[in-house]
Amino acid sequence: MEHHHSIVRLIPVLLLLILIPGVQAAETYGYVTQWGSTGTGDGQFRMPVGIAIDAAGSIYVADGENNRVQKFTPDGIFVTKWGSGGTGNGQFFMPFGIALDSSGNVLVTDNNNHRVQKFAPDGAYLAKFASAGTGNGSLYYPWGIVTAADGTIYVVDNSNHRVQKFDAAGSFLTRWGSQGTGTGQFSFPAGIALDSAGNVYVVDTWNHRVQKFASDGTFLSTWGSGGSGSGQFNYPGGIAIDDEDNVFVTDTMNHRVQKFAADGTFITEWGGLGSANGQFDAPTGIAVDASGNIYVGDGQHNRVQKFSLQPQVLPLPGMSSVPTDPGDDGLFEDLNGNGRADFADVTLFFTHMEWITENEPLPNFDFNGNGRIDFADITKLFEEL
Ligand SMILES: [Ca+2]
Ligand SMILES: [Ca+2]
Ligand SMILES: [Ca+2]
Repeated sequence: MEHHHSIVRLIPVLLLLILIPGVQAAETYGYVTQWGSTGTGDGQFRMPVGIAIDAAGSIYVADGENNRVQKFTPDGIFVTKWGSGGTGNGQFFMPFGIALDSSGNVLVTDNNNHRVQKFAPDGAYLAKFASAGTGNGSLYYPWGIVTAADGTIYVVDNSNHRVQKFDAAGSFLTRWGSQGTGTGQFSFPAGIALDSAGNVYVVDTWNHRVQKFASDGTFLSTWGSGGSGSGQFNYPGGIAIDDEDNVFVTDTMNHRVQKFAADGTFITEWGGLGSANGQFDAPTGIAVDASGNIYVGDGQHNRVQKFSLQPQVLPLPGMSSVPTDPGDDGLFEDLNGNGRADFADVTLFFTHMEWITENEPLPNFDFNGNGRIDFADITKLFEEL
């Protein structure tokens, strides 16, 4: 009887709430793990500037001041390393950018040697191309590098303020850009990434923006300006694009990562200056694996941090509060977000069962744990009141 009266009293409230637009909760990236410290030993770094991930999830890090590449398992366990300081084949002078081709070979921009070197997945030297200069195919402090599915190689030619495009053998194909602040111009660009359509995104570092081009260099769009607000940058460095064409940028001197849609719409950000888990000091390198996990080279802390997208619990239709998890057991019994499990939550579950099925993370609302949202969950929730 008491419950019956509660429902009657709730009907006008529910009808009113249904008319209020829902509040969209922000996406949240959570810290997963980290590895590395300052030094020259295996698994230590001095300027982990570039990160790349192969099809099996192995992680390659361009360890800049250590003049080497290090390879890790997806969990950050050291696998192998190669390189030393010098100008010979397989030696480096500040390796900054790193990319994998479709065969799993490793391409590295050897920044102060003004060239690109290519290695087998185990680090065996294969080839090199380019030398210092300003002409077609010459490089001056190359930084970011990325390969297309057909083997085409794009290199950010940092101090020539341009992008150069090479074939898989390292022969010059085309270039675009010059020093300046206009569209299609650059000021010391750094990172580069491709989306699923082959469009080219370049981090235009000293202009505090991202520029997007077609694969032939045709300017498409740009976003960002100097500042610390959402969508603004302070000397951004690296860029990575996931399978759904979300764009992740290391906003280096704002010590954060920002996530954008492919058109530059701001989605979320995380980080901040500090040494705690999830904080950064001048992050640059960034990569995303096939599952959407994000790996960030935390520059001054000489570590790699891994992040993943947290399951997103949303306010139910018409509600202004996000459901909460009384007991902190992963089950969100408080559907209306008033801080406690109560009969109103049971009513809400009944009213919005289909919406919950389609919009909420299943594990957070599958109260009987049978792998689906069903009436038995409502019974379970009711019994627990
Ligand atoms: Ca709970
Ligand atoms: Ca409640
Ligand atoms: Ca269930």
